[in-house]
Amino acid sequence: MNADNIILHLMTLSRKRRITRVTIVTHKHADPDAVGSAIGLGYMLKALFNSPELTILSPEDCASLTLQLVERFGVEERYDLICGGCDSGSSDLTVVVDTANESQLGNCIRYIRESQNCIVIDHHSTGTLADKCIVWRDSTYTSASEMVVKLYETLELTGTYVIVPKEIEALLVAGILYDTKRLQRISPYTLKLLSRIADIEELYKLVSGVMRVPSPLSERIAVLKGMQRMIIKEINNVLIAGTHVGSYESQVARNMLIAGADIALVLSVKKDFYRIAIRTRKPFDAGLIASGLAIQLGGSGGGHAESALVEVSGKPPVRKEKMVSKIIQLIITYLERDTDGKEN
Ligand SMILES: [Mn+2]
Repeated sequence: MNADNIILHLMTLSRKRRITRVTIVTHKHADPDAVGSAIGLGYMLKALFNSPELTILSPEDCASLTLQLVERFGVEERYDLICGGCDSGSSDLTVVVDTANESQLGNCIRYIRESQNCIVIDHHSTGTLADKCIVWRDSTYTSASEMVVKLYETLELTGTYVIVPKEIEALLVAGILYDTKRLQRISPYTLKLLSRIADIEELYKLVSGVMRVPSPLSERIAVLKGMQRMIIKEINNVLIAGTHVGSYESQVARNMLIAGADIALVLSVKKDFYRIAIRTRKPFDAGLIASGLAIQLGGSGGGHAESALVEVSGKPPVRKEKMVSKIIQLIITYLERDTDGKEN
């Protein structure tokens, strides 16, 4: 699937069926890219399907930065964004954005199971959300928000113009800036797609102003505690670092990488499952490592080459510190056994 196929599919759908309820679902704890792409796409679907009822769901709340952006641009009520809920009614069309695996959907998985029409738009390198849906997955894109801007471009080529309000464009810009780490990690399309956005200079300033706000105290405490508990293994000049925290595992892992780890893993034990956030620098592939760990631990996993998640239901079989060592050992064995953990 590509942008052309998706637009064609949507236009065919709008001719053939009456779509009155549309639900867009993001991954858990929606980051700015998840919500940016969801709201950007939602606006397009409203235009294409003659103003259906639109609900945007982020399972288990939105990230704090997302909430700040949503508040700043005043979109929460206007576009019916629900951070942390999966119990709105049925829908005629479900679109999942920025999500690789079922485990990232939490209870919102039911929208995929129940919907007659389902589309996945995602930029993660691997994913398991395929069976029932039409899937456009392309990891060449650095953000899902870029894919949505690409859809607008493609739609225009068919002669359909949708004027996108500024606050929606602002969120798309925020999504792109967030996932590209402020344009440090761009795709071949990023700059071209950004340049399509009217008033990009003004929006860039506005959005980066909001994004510069320091992270919350609880997050900074988690990062420091995670660093304090870190276990470090060096093998053939590769630094593997592991730790555990109660929350903010992805942020902790990101900081461990900045501090010098080649492979960082952060365990977080939740109520009835545990999660391992993995970040890697080249040539290691976090997505592949996560898939390997998921098989070993009996959970699900996936993500990008740089960052990925593993989720396993139940409690870890051993204490947290021991579990961190065990995961490090699994990764070492995995790296020694074959070169699958490396990109070629
Ligand atoms: Mn994303």
